[in-house]
Amino acid sequence: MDEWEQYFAENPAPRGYDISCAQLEAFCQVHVNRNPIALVTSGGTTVPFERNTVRFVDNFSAGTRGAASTEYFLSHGYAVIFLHRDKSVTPFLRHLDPRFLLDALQEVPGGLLQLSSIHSAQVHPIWQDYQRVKSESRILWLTFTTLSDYLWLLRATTQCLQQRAPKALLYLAAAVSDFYIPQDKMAEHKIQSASGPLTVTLHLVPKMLSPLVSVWGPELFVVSFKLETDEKKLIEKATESLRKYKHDLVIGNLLQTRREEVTFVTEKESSLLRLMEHQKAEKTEIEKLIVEEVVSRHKNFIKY
Ligand code: 9Z3
Repeated sequence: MDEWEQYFAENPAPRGYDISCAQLEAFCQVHVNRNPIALVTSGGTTVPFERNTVRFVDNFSAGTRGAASTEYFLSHGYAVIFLHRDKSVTPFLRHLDPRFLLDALQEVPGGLLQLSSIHSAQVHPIWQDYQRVKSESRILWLTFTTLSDYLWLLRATTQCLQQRAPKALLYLAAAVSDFYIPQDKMAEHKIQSASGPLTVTLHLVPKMLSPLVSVWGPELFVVSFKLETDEKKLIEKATESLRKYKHDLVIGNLLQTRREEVTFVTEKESSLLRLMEHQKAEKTEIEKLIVEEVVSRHKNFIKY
């Protein structure tokens, strides 16, 4: 058995997995001959220390990249499977700050609450975009928390797309842990501090991009993100990933500058995509540029 098969054999499917699979099937069937389909993964995975989890390690990601990119894919006519970390940043809602909700509401005759006119003007275009997407059923919301939940749903989505919509796009922006604690090494209950300092051994997660590209979704257009903090390592690591897994595109980004620039790395070239000063002043999001470029490459791929 391959390491990745072993991983799935040892880690149980997430709660509601069968329902998610049924939703995926239905979503793909509706959209396959109507719209291009993208899977966008977003947010960080957790790795629990205990089965009844009190403590866990987390991967850095707010989910902004995935949520913003989802909106841009939707605006390009895509149907999007938004596989995201529960309670991370989400499309549309990300523009509204819940802290100001109570200030934005005012009471009208009859005791009803409504948004003040200033806030209404801000919310209205977002609400309209959301309502249009919803009426066309163009977004499927799937959530994960742990690494294992994420991997189960990633495999199910990839296999479903391969079967129903083999020209679909995978846009893997989630920040996925490389380390985990296997089930048989995991404490069942809260680890007690009375036993003294804690030493934890984190094991390596099998590289799932390998079966994803070669077994689960060999015909799909696969875009992965590579996150580094050391500028000197970024291109080398992105190129290495592309060579190893042979997918279509790696988008490299540094934690420190990820909102302003990314590097597109393919087999043939690497090119920097950076917000210009006027774009920064206009508050253009880099995801708008990333998605424009990815959509153009995906369209080319679909033609052949
Ligand atoms: C990314 O590199 C994303 O762009 C960010 C987005 C997580 C930096 P935010 O959610 O940040 O907007 O705050 N995602 C991929 C991270 C990752 O785990 N990649 C793996 C790796 O680098 C390969 S698939 O080894």
